[in-house]
Amino acid sequence: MPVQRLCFGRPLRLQMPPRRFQLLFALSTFFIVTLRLFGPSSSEIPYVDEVTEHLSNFPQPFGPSAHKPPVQPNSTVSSAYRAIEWLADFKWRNPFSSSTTLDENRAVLPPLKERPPIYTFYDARGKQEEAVSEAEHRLILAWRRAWWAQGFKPQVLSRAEAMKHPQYQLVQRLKLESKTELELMKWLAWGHMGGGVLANWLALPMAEYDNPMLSFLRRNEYPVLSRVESLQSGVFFGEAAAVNAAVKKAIDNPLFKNLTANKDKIAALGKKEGGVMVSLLPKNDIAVDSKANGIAYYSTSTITSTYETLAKKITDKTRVEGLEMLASLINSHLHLTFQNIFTEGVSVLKPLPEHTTALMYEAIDIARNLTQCPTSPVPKSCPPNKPKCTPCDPNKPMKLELSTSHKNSSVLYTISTVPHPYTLNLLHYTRDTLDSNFIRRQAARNQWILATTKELLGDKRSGQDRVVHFKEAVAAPLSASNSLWLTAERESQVDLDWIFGFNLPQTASPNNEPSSPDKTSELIIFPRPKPPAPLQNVEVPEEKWIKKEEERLKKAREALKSKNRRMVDIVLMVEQWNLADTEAWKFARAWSARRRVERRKWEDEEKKYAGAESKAGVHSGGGGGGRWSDKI
Ligand SMILES: *[C@@H]1O[C@H](CO)[C@@H](O)[C@H](O)[C@H]1NC(C)=O
Ligand SMILES: *[C@@H]1O[C@H](CO)[C@@H](O)[C@H](O)[C@H]1NC(C)=O
Ligand SMILES: *[C@@H]1O[C@H](CO)[C@@H](O)[C@H](O)[C@H]1NC(C)=O
Ligand SMILES: CC(=O)N[C@H]1CO[C@H](CO)[C@@H](O)[C@@H]1O
Repeated sequence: MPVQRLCFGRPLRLQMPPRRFQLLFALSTFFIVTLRLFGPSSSEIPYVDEVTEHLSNFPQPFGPSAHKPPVQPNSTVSSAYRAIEWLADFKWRNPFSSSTTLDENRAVLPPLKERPPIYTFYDARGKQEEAVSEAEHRLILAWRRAWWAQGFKPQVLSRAEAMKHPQYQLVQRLKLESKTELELMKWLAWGHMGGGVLANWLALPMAEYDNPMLSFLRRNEYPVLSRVESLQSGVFFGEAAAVNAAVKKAIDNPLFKNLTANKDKIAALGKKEGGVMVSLLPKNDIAVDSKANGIAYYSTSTITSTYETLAKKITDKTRVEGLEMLASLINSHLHLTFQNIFTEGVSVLKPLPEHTTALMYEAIDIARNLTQCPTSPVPKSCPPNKPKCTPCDPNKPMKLELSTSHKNSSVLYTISTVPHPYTLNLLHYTRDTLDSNFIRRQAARNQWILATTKELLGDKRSGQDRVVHFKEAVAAPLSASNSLWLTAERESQVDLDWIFGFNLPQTASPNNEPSSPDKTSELIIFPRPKPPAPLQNVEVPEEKWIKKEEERLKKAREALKSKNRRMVDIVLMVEQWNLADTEAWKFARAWSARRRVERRKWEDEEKKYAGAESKAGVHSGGGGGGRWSDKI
């Protein structure tokens, strides 16, 4: 029986561990004590206070003792290097996290932005073929991903939510024909969720992050029940009370008093501008927003009038094929929208370029795929909301360049790799190991952040200013939408498709001409853009030196993972010596870890519903996407 004790009024369970652990514990304590007493001579490794003495231009991160803020739920993920931990707090713009968290490892991130919900309604028709519903799930997945990338929380509703609405029985008793009934079910489900935004799952955001319509929807305040002109019944928004009042009024429509007499009139409702609900309500009950251009709606009429080849395929016989083509078309338009927004192209940051070529592989791989012309069944086509777009021309692909310093432009997409200062020093000084002597006497400090912010902030600004600028670039909403910050020690990237909102092309034409992946495919693939040109005035290293860099990168990864006390101390010393670079690394790492956790958690909640990755045949955590079954 464990002994029950109280600690600060809370019950505390104290239980002696089993014998073998007691022994192990005793042994390891003995070991640690011995190591401390007789371990490596302390003259080699400066103690933390010895190091901090030299840090005159940086604040003392450890102020007077105080209580640490409580650990927030889900704010830690394990990692091969050391746990990634964060605290969400409004003080995230402070240059150094440890002044808020009193914890060297925990980074302060901005509070997680509340994602406004956006709903869609999916009614799996009973006897539908498996392949058709899987194709539909894939389209819904594309819908979820695109809205997620724009900062929303997309949720797929079904009859289950409609049934919970108090008016459900009433609608059932009306015995409506299926189209009208479905439309009312959609509104019942939406009313049950408490209003918000209701979109068709073929209505996707295709615009820059700060597009006025998307910004408005993100505010989650919808004073008037409205729909968007030109999108017919593609998008509605309004508050719960207005939605429920509209449902009530619609049910009371005189047409429903005598269904037999009004059969034809009811059937014709859906054909009118705005669809069934709009026609059932008095004229101005649903306002019309006319200035919106941020959402592309692939309605049947749009597909028929604009993408004929597809319309021909989406018939009963070739439905699956048609839906897959539609999914590819939508993906290509999302990608094209990205390319049209970033008119200055993609910039890969390479701040200390002489010996960091191996550090760039991931970033350049992503950048090349981003600048490749989107794989599409109708390559010259434009999204429905931007009939005058600039289609991608493989002869003039999106610009892709290396840059030594971060630029502040909303039409340039930046991809950067943030290295741990240990990694950077190993590479930059072409060394295989680091020791305190070298770090203190020869290595320059905080070189990475200095170089990265040099063009924007000049030479004179302090490390603190630079860290603040860096954090803004990573995490402020607008600049977060035009940059991607990887960490050098992570070997593969996940969730890129959720960050961009579309799949990056995973195949490219084998030659310089567009081609098809195989004989039967209707898709056109394009050549892969070449790697960016080397920076001017920087010598391009020979292949054998790049191989050396790769080895060093591996060594750095191992050093950071190492539990060897000497190694841990050296890494700690490097961090103390490069506080600003370390802070940047911690911040970027925590930022992307939190993004992953948020996404995973949400996929977990949604996995039962339509459009979940598992239902669309997609394995969670794929890299660039496009793969319906992940090979990793
Ligand atoms: C419905 O309309 C038909 C034809 O106009 C009429 O014969 C019938 O009596 C009406 N039923 C009710 C319940 O009003
Ligand atoms: C970057 O640009 C934005 C808007 O143009 C501006 O508000 C911000 O101060 C700029 N940041 C820097 C560091 O120049
Ligand atoms: C980029 O495309 C290539 C094929 O062209 C593929 O091997 C690679 O995995 C893709 N990378 C990403 C990040 O999508
Ligand atoms: C993904 C994850 O870790 N989710 C957890 C977040 O925290 C809540 C409450 O602490 C847990 O219930 C979740 O399982």
